[in-house]
Amino acid sequence: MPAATTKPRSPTPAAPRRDPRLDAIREHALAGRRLTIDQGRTLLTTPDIWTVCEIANTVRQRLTPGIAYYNINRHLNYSNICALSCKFCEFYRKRGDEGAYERSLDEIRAEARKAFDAGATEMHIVGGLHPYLPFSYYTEMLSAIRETAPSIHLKAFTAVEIVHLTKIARQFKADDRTAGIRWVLTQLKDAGLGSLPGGGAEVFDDRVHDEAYKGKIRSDVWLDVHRVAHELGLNTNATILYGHIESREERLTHMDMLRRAQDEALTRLNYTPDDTGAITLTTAGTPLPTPSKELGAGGYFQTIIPLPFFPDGCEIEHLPGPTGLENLRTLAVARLMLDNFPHVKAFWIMQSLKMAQLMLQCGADDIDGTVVWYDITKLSGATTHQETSVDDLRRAIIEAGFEPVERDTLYRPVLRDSKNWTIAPTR
Ligand code: V47
Repeated sequence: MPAATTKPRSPTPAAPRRDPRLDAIREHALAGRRLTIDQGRTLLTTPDIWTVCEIANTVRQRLTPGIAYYNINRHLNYSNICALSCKFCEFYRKRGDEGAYERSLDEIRAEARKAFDAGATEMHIVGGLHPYLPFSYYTEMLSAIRETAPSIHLKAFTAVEIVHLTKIARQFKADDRTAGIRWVLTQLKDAGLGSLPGGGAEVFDDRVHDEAYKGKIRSDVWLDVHRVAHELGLNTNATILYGHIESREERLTHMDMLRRAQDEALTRLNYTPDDTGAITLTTAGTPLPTPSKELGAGGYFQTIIPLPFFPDGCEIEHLPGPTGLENLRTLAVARLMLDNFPHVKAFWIMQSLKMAQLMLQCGADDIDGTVVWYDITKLSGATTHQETSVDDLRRAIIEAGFEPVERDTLYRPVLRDSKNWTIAPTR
């Protein structure tokens, strides 16, 4: 096995002293100018981690002043059977393995009914790359949920699944891969798809790809899927799965590639790039992209979700995974480097609610939702049942100093009375 997969990275000790290099970075960021890779390197390595967090919080307060978001959601994994065998993944099974499953449409309808009864506004639907289910299974799944619970937004299928579906539907064209992607996304959108989640991005680097998730799509294809989704008016999210065999430099490259892709998306939405082609939402007075009343009338990245590597049960479980401070730092740096992403999510299921609360003060403005069933990673001691209450989410947010705002998937405030919910008029 190559050295990079076996050797844990040496930690950067945090130190109480101030790092004067961060003054210039603060000034640069608050002027709404794009941070350079060099500045990102300083942020990722300085011992003065609390100043990094403070700058990230100042920028976050400029973007989303005074509030933090949560939602009422459910996750649905339709199958854990996967043609791939990524080294960081504990979720996948091969057909016939103990614990392998695929959900029937009746089971999926029942989950949609439960989500609806619980007042959920979103279902987050992903699975493995199932080798045999026909394309009709996926469109019928979305239609079945839409019929059962028409008000629920369907955030479904990572870019990796979308490319897999181009093959299942026999629409894959090696000489024009976006044609198949566009075909699949259009069919899914017609069946009820509302947006794409951010999973499957991992780290945009060929070395890391070949060592840890060979066989999965590479960064260019992941970005193609999101670009086509944006062109079709769908909003999407993005992730970075860090703390395994990647270097800090590779994390920065990933962030840089994402912000360039968002520059393109925002240019399509009539934002004006500066002379370097950059669009920063952190310039004072720049409006955030407006979530539309109509589904399919968006077309940009909404949120970056830094995902800490969970070693338990996967092929590279000898690696220790990131520490708490590394988690805080990575999230803060994501806030600062991704100056054109309106939101940063501290996904409590993977960060823990306690860490997510701290992250609200270090750049995050969203802690995700009530969730209930989550099968991809488990915090120590957790089972697939990972649920929290609205009261706990709100308490964590209030204690962190923010007003809790329930949002829908597109970051529109949700208004509730005892029985129903509606979307607040667009700001
Ligand atoms: O795609 C898999 C990652 C992702 C491990 O878009 C792992 O709102 C850490 O993408 N350790 C799924 N990570 C989660 C995801 C997500 C979660 C919440 C909200 C949204 C959103 C997206 O989890 C996978 C993969 O990148 N993953 N195994 C692991 N051992």
